[in-house]
Amino acid sequence: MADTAARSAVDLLTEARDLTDHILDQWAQRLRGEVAGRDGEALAYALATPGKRVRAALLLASYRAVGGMSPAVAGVAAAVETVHTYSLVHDDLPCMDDDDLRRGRPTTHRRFDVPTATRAGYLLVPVAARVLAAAADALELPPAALGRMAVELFRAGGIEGMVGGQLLDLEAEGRTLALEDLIAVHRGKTGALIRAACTLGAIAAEAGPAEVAALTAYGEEVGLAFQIADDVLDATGTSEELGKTAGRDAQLAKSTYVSVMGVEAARAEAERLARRAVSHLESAGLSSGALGALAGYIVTRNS
Ligand code: GRG
Repeated sequence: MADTAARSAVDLLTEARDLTDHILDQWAQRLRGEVAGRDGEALAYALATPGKRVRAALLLASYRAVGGMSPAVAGVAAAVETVHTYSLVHDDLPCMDDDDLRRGRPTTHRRFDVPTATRAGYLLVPVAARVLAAAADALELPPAALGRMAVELFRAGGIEGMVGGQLLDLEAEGRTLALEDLIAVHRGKTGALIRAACTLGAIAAEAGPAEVAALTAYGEEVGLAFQIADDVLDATGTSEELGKTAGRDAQLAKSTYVSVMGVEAARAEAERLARRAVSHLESAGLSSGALGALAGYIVTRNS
């Protein structure tokens, strides 16, 4: 990745983090007031954690690529990050990946306890709907646009996407998956929400069908590339760099791109997908500047 592209991806991630974290912090405060005791504390703990905000940055860049101008779009990004946060809280539970470390801090069930973290995860789903509705209001979008965004977001988070992919992933522990089955796991558990972030950015800008389709196609490719890069990082990074336990895939005997094809081939495949993602934008005549930089970041990042 050229230095300028690397810098622009970092700038965009920083901007997305600042805008989104501000909104999520406000929701965390509000939820502390609404939900009594440890449940409220756990919700706030999970929501106001220092994530990379890749999905938020993709949403912002997608929105701008089709002419969106309002900073209020950060609320839509916060809704996507809320669904993502719920998935991390539940993914870390003992009944799933059973992890102690997330975003450089104890996982929610480690900081509180399993029942509290389980409730906090579930409670974040309707919170995401409220965050999304508030953002649509702030953007003065017509009700149909809010409806389309909600359908995209919650379908991507459901059995056809994230939950479905996670179920396949859990079932596959200890088995060697064929590449096509691994692709289905990765597209579901990780790719669907990343794709939805790009689609929501386009809908929030009230883009036309061809632009929405191009950004969705871009999101589909970078979503898979993101999880392949995650597989590589899990095998090559340290827990300190990643903010989560490194080497967990091997410990859980998971099939990953690294176990199926090795580190170098996995890296090359992620890079190929990143280039293909950008080609969808170019075919639709969309500017690929920021989204190209983010695609490059996604496959070369070290955390
Ligand atoms: C009921 C079966 C069932 C599932 C519930 C838990 C769950 C839904 C889905 C798990 C989805 C998941 C955690 C996929 C992995 C996605 C992934 C690569 C996460 C890491 O994303 P980053 O690196 O994390 O963007 P940060 O912390 O930076 O936000």
